[in-house]
Amino acid sequence: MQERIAELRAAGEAAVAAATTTDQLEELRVQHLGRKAELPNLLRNVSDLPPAERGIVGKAANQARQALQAAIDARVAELAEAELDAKLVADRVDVTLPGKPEPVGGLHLLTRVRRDIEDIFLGLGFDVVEGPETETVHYNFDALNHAANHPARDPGDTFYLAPSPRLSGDIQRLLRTHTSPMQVRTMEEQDPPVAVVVPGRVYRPDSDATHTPQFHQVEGLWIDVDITLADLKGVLLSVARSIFGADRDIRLRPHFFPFTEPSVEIDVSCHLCGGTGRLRSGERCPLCKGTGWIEILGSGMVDPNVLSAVGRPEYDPERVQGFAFGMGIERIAMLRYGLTDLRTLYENDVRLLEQYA
Ligand code: 2U9
Repeated sequence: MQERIAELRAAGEAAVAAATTTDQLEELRVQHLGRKAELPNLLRNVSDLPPAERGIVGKAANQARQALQAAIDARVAELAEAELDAKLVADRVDVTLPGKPEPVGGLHLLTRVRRDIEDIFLGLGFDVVEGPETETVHYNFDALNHAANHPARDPGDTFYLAPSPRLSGDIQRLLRTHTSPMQVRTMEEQDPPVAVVVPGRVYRPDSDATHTPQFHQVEGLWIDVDITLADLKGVLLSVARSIFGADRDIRLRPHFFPFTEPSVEIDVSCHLCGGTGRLRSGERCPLCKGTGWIEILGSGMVDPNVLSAVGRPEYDPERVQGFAFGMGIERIAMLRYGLTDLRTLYENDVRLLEQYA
């Protein structure tokens, strides 16, 4: 009997020593020490032996069982550590690797241009604010110094909303024709100095190769005690260079807008021909039509009537002044990406996006 126990112990220990995985060791445990295994059975049946043998056999079997269990435990600990080390090596992730450049789609050109313009103004210290796309006649026209008979108020030039009993009583609402209402709302809420840009959708009932009934603007406003036309020119020169290139120039042409006085239109020197009006081939530049200049935005010193209409002493035009400007995002995108038809921006042909990825 003791011989058999020694054999079982030796066989078990040899198998444990030869095991190379923790899974194998678990199998060995079941095989040698499990409920159906010979050694534990032997132990269980010790009481059937003659009394003289019980003590010796029981002790030997018990020692063998403990020794085997200890051998398995020790080997499991050894292998578990080795297996963990191997797994850590195999699963190692280099967190410093750049992300995989999988094709994950791209931003629409209008989104890119809007964000670029926002970033440029944020860099100059402006805040970005957004506002509602439906507005009242007060914020869209009256507060912006539009005369009662101003043509932009005509239903042919502005989308008016049908009166709704569920919406703001009998106050006429419209789809904003510019983002300017939000500059007025900003002045109502914020003391000067204010420096904000307002990107957003605007609506006018035009539709042709260069107009869609819905388009996008970025407008801006900077009001403080000592803002002058020189600040207007400096800021907008810097912006034009950020968008179109460091060696661009701008020029200001007198114009008229209801909300600014004096008003200017701003041209940037042509980025295609370098402002010469001629391509290197000698041909007339098709982008600036040979003039060397491209109109990019409107601007001016905020009309004192607009400041007065805010109705707050902080915006007394005798105390503060500033400039405002507006640009069409579609127009900037077309110039920057060389588009000849505005409508390509709204056809959602992915090839357009892929071209400029
Ligand atoms: C306030 C005071 C003044 C905003 C301005 C322009 C000039 C302008 C056009 C550019 C192309 C509109 O998208 S477009 O058709 N905008 O030329 N916008 S000054 O002036 C303001 C705005 C708000 C309180």
